[in-house]
Amino acid sequence: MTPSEMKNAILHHLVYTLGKDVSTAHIYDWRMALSFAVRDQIVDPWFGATRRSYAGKLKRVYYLSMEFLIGRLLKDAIINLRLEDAALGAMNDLGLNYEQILEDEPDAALGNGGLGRLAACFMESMSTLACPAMGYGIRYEHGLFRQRFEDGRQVEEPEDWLNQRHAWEFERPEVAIDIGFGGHVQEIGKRANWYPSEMLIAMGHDTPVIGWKGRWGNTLRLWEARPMHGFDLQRFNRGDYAAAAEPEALARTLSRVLYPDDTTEQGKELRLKQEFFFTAASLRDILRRFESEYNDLKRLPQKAAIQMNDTHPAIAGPELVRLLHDERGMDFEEAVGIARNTLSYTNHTLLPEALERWDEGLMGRLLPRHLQLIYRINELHMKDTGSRKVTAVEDGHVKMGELSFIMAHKVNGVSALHTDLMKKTVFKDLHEQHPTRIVNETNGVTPRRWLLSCNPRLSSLITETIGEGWVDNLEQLERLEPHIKDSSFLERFAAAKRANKVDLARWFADDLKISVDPESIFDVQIKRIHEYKRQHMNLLETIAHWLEIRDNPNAGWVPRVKIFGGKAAPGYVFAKEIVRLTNDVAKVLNSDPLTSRYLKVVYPPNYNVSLAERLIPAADLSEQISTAGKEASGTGNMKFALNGALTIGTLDGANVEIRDLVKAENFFLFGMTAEEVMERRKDSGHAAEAIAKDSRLARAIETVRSGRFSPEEPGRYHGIADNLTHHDYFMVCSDFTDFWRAQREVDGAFGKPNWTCMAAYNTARSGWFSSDRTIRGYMADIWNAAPAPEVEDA
Ligand code: 26Q
Repeated sequence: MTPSEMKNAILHHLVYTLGKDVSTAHIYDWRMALSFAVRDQIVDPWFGATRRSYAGKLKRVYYLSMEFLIGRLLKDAIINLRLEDAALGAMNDLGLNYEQILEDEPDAALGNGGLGRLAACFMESMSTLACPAMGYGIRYEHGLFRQRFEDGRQVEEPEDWLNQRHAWEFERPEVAIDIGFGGHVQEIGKRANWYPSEMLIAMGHDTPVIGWKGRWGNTLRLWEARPMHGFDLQRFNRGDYAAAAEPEALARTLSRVLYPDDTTEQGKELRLKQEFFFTAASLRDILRRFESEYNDLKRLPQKAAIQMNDTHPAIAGPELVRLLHDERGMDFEEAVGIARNTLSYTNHTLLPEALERWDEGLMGRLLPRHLQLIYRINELHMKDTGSRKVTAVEDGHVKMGELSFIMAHKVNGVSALHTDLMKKTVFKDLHEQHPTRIVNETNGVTPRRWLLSCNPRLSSLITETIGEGWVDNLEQLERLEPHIKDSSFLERFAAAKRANKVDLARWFADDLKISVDPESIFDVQIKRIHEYKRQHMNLLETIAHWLEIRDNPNAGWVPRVKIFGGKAAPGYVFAKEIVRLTNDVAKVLNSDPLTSRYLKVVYPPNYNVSLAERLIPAADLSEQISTAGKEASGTGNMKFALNGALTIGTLDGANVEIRDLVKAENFFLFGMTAEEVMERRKDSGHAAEAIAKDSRLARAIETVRSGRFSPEEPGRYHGIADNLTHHDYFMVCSDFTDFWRAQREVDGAFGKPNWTCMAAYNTARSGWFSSDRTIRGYMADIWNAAPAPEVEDA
């Protein structure tokens, strides 16, 4: 497409789709017009892919996820369709600012963090690899809340991404599926009819997901909850206006908001309803499609692979059994076998508080037939394994992890360490019974968004150096290695990073009114706020460093900017205190005339995908400092390494694999191993002991306790200080000393010529962390799916 063709398409949509003319159009209208012009280019390759997957009778992958953390879509589509020149040219021609238009798009924030973003990367990779697939989730009216700071405190505001027209979806009123809850069960022999007492409708909305070079496109189908019977005219006519609208409001509640907790809000009825709602709608849709193409349900596992992203869709097990056994008359044991061979389950956490459990009473009320089937599935499992231990049901609760394991033919962890720990801890017994069921698929990230699109300077350098093949074959980045000796390459590598830092510094100045020196180390920790991720350890180190600079302000300190980003779950009190402390510390440090040249703290509010795209390319240092054994994988860690930041990190999650690949000398390792953590925890005096041994740590904690960062309320941080001294479950104190050592090693290495070599090695050796590699692994080890044959560039 030429710039002038693009311009005509934009003008056409401006007038005929948006009903605006050039003289009255706002930035929103231009963005929508550009989006529709780009969308037009998506439709043909998308239809083409759909037609070919039907015609070829190809096996399809169904990815069931409560979350898809997509971010913006326009730039992604432009890049994958290679329309940058056309779009930029057209915008220039129209006298518009291209960058500004792209940034006008709100993020689609239909997820909390890593798990949701992984689902989005997977969707893009499945399209790039021409893997016939469909994503299924919920079309939340409100995605993850917007975060504001008020006097340093986190305030949550509703997120309204659907207030504006959403250019990328196609409403499918004809894809409407009835979903029931509650009611009673009538048993007929071993089978049963379920008569729900409450019904609503799941309506589909389809978003095309186009892969690299437009070679293939899959669909993301998100369900919206609609009332079965709209509005009650009789009541309205009686003047009862609120009651007339009530059923509608009630039904719509189901897809109203994303739960903002990224562990589990235990036991919430609405959450269980959301889980069943989208899972049941998706399964019905999948079976309908299957039955339109094939007539033998026994072949389901050959033609469909259904992936459960964590236990959130775990009700898929019993529901699929119910559809096959109760509704289609298949023998129970056979139904379980077919369901199991179709389903697989990804585990994303070992934290005990994060494993989903549902109260049997609640489950029985909402899903009476499913609870019966869960008992039978459990019994069958006990019979098959000769085990006498009840697995999926325990003291009045249904354990969704165990249920998912029993109902899946493959269960995967998301990094080598995490998979290993799964076998040794939560799933120890089940692993012994089914030793080949657990497999590892280390996470990855899509290089189209996380390098090509977010870091154009580094991308151009890479393409000029090794050609363009890396974009869909990321391991080609290895070809950069010989150039790491070449001083002109290294200069350009450093210049790209430096320019990204200047851009970020300008944004900090303009948007946050904080000035930072781009010569400083840009040290970044961005992720949800959690005790196990240990933002508070990073803060204590910052405070200790600050105190030391104050002791001796002229000692030639290496300047640093500590950058934090992340949201706390609204109900997670400790995490919210960490948010507030970070802001309070920033306030004191940034205004300290003795130290602010050397140390600043920046905490931009409302961390999201778009902000990550801005921060990661400008980072020198990536903070991956979770307590070993707690972070299942991490994926931010991969994005940083790919963009030439060095990691300071523990041997946790995928950090282990990153360090193996980029080599130990290009990684700042510190801290206890997962085994050492478990050992040390047995010593109840671990925190006190660590504090007694490290005067810097003691002083930092004392400074927090003293009210230095909260003079108006000196007791504000006693809670944090007490927790660290007496409890410290996540071993902040015991790892602090080694963390400090590693940080000073960073100071020593930064600014030396070798730093750029180390950074370049990180980029050159991170190719394995492409989500294309991850998806190939799922296709081979779990889904038994093949890419569509002969796909060409659009
Ligand atoms: C469950 C029930 C009720 C309410 C909320 C939830 C819920 C929601 C989100 C539970 C968990 C999540 C999200 C978990 C998550 O993001 N886990 C991360 O997954 C990444 C991708 O595998 C890993 O890289 C991270 O290590 C892991 O923490």
